[in-house]
Amino acid sequence: MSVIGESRLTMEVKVNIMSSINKRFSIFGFLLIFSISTVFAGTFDNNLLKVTAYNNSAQASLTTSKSGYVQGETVVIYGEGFGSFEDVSLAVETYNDGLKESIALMRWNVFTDKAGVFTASVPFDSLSSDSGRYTIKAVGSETNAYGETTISNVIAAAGNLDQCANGGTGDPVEPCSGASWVNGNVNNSKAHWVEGQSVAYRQILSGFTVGSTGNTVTIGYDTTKGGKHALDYLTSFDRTETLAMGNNPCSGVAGCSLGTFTTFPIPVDPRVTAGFDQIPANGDDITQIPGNFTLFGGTITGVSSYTVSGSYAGDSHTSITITFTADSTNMVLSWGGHIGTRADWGALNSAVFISGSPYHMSQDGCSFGCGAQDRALSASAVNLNSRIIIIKQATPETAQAFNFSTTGTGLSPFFLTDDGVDNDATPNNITFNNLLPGPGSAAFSVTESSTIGFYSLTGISCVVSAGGTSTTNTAPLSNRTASITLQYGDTVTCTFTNGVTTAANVSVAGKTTDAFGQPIARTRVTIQNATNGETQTAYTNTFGNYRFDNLPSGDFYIVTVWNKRYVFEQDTQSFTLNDAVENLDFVAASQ
Ligand SMILES: [Ca+2]
Ligand SMILES: [Ca+2]
Ligand SMILES: [Ca+2]
Repeated sequence: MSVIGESRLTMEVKVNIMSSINKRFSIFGFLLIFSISTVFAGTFDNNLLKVTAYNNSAQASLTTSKSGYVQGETVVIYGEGFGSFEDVSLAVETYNDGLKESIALMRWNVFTDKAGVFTASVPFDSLSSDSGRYTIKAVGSETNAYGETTISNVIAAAGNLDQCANGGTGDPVEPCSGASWVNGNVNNSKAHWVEGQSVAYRQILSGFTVGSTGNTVTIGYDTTKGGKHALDYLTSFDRTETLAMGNNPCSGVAGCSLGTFTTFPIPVDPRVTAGFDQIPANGDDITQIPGNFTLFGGTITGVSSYTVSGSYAGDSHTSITITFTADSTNMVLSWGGHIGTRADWGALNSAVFISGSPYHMSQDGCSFGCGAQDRALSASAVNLNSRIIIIKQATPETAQAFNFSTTGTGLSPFFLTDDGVDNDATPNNITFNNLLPGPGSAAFSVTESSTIGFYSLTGISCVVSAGGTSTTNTAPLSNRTASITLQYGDTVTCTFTNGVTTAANVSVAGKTTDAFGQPIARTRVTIQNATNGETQTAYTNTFGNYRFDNLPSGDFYIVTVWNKRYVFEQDTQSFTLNDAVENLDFVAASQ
């Protein structure tokens, strides 16, 4: 049945048409059909409503509010050049590749006003087509005036901000990839950064028309909170979590490739350069670590200067706008947020001292209407990076525990066991993290308790790493103490070494003679170590000499001589052996 082909549609005809439509579909369309600017929300039988060729006896104009629509939008249709108060038939068609013909998706009638103009609307969601392209046609029932236009389906361009959660405190550093890209806030259960490192961020830019130019995104970050510096400037996304560590901003983004990107230098922020006093070119100035914005799948064509709202003395927010060309439908913009350090801003001016979440990166706005997003990072996830590590090395390795006492806030007494298995339930080392040096420095000490068992403390050695300005003092060893003046950013590692006391072995020697000084051979000499109970026996040689070597010094000894042919004036001598004895002689009595 041809609808549009009728040269003059009467009300009766139209009702007849709609009656047949209603039988198949919806009374809803019937009720609305006489209303201008309303939509027939039914689905039409294609054969019934197939649009046939128009006889273009007059030209009319048909336009829409936009050429492309996203789901949820309303298509507004403007018609002009029709007759006054004319009944105009509207149809939305799409070309069906399978059927090789245009299919009417929707059809309804509107009335023009006195000027021959009408406005109609249709929800874009009610249209469906594999091709995503639609033709809208309108013909006046009396004048045959005809107009048509096309619209297409477009995907909404969007921006979505993620931050890298690199694993909770105490966990290994996890790469910024997969589920580690977090579309929300993060605390120390998910991330652990160190002041001075750069948190990785990415903004997924999706739904772009390839080739579109002049797109902008504005990103921002909280530079100060209560006058303390948080994320102080921007750096490259891979400054701390490198590509080699598995940092992958493209992770999970369709069409994004790590090999396809452009970069743009991040401008130097003069407020950062000026340092805490905000006076340029003096002693507290800061050198900003250079970095780049990286856009995967697109071309960065420009970067604005910085805009700061608020004051460095209180709360402040800094923003910057990046302009780009879309080389792909989906792109990823990535960068890093540098965590302000006490070294740069002053010992009391870093946001590591602020409870809560002073570290904020945000998506402030986009040319394509991405909406504001903010990603917070808790101060609990930012390590102060001043720590002391104590290691026990004992020889031999046994289950013996060594006790330590400490001074300094953040340290507490502990014991270590060097049984040869180091990182188990009986560790040989302990780490005190997050020590707060305070303004400039702070003093700590670790003392090994008095020697236990047969061990003695044989050495203390300390190594300073990272910043390297901490100092240690371990002398004299008899104090059994490592004294540490800890500076922020440093790791101080002290090793307490224990060994077994084995005093130098010594010898006891002498000879046996008769009353005339003549040597007595074959005299039995017995030496007993009363300390450990060991006994050795020797016989004098032809010169009357005897000798015992390798006797532990410091022990108490009893030496006894016996010869069946002699009686010795003193056949037993006892003493504490501290040094070698070479003349422990025995003289036989006159007979
Ligand atoms: Ca300055
Ligand atoms: Ca060991
Ligand atoms: Ca162990």
